[in-house]
Parts: sequence; C-alpha cells; structure tokens
Amino acid sequence: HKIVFATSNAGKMREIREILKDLGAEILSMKEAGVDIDIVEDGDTFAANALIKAKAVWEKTGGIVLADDSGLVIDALNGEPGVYSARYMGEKTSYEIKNWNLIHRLDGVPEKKRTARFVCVIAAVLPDGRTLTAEGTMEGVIAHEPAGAGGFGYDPILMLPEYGKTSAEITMDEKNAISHRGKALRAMKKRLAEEIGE
Ligand code: ITT
Repeated sequence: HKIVFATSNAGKMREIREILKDLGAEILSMKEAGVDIDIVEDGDTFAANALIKAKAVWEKTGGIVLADDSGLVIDALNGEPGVYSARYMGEKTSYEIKNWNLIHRLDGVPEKKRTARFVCVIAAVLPDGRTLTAEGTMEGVIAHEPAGAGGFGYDPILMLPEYGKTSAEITMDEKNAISHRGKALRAMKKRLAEEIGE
C-alpha cells in the first residue's frame, strides 16, 4: 500500500515516518505525491481541519490519505492558540518569538494554573471515500523559559512533569512514545489494519 500524508510540516513528517515505519506501507509526503495545493483550514476543531486536509488531497490522489491537525491548548488562555497554533502571531513569526510571547502572557499565573497540552487528530480517507479520525493528547505545563533543541514548534515550552524536561529536551523516540501524535497515529494504525487488513 501507498499512503499519502497531507502535510507540509517537516517536523510532523519526521515523527510520522518513524511512528508508521512498521506499517509496511510506503508513506509519501504531499510533495512526494506531486500534490501542490493550498488548503484553507477554516474548521473550528482539530478534527474538522484534519478532515479538510485529508479530503482535499484525496480528491487529487485517491487511495489512502492521512492528515494531522494539531496544536497547543493552554488552559489559562482559554485554549489558545489551539487550532490557530500554526497561524498564531502570523505564519512568518519565529517560534522563538511565539514561545516567549506565550510565556509572557502567563506572567503572574500561579504554577498550578499553567497546565497545557498538545492535541493531535489524525484523519484518514479510505480508497472508497469513507473517513476515520483518531485523537491523542500529551499533558504538561508551560515552562518559564524555552528549553531544548529537539522537536519543533512549541516543544521548547511544554514542560513534561514526569520527565522534568520540556518536549524539546527528550529524544524523538521518547517523544513518539508519549506524544499526542504517537497516541493518535497508533490508534489510527489499528483502525486501518481492521479496515484494510494492513
Ligand atoms: P500541515 O497543516 O501542513 O500539516 P501545520 O504546521 O500548518 O502543517 P497545523 O495546522 O496542524 O499544521 O498546526 C499545528 C501547529 O501546532 C504546528 O505548526 C505547531 O506550531 C504546533 N504543534 C503541533 N504538534 C506539535 C508538536 O508535536 N510539537 C510542537 N508543536 C506542535
């Protein structure tokens, strides 16, 4: 089987390839599948946006298409940046600036109220057009300063209490074992195996 993954985020793609490597399928990025389209992610939820991306690419390729919509949900900011995580402060703003901005917005928030999580919804469109979704989360608290060079995006500011490290300070294998994306993709792998006997 060939599976097209509807993402243009290189950080996601690295993790996805590692998590799905035992599936015995060839995983193609959008670029590798020759799909060059602009997708408007105007849904209100991670699931809605994941389905928008997977369906848009499936219209071009057919077969099996997966997509990942994810983000950082900060309780003290009423769930921001949430589904706007990629667009927060504009797509061109560096994560160094975005990460410090979020930390500063939590100035004065008591330690117990700095809770946050990464959320990931994986959507699939099957060859016959049916769709599936699977969700995963990873809980943490917002750090007082960014730390670590691993991962991507907001990883340097999500402190994982059980590790005493941020999500950017653990290895990719450690992150994949506990992450929102790892959980959602492993759940999706099971569903796909049932659906298509992968
Ligand atoms: P595609 O839509 O092409 O997949 P994107 O980056 O635009 O790429 P999203 O709309 O799903 O994807 O936005 C997800 C954002 O959430 C991502 O850009 C990061 O800012 C953040 N994010 C998601 N998962 C993350 C993770 O594991 N570590 C750090 N930040 C993450």
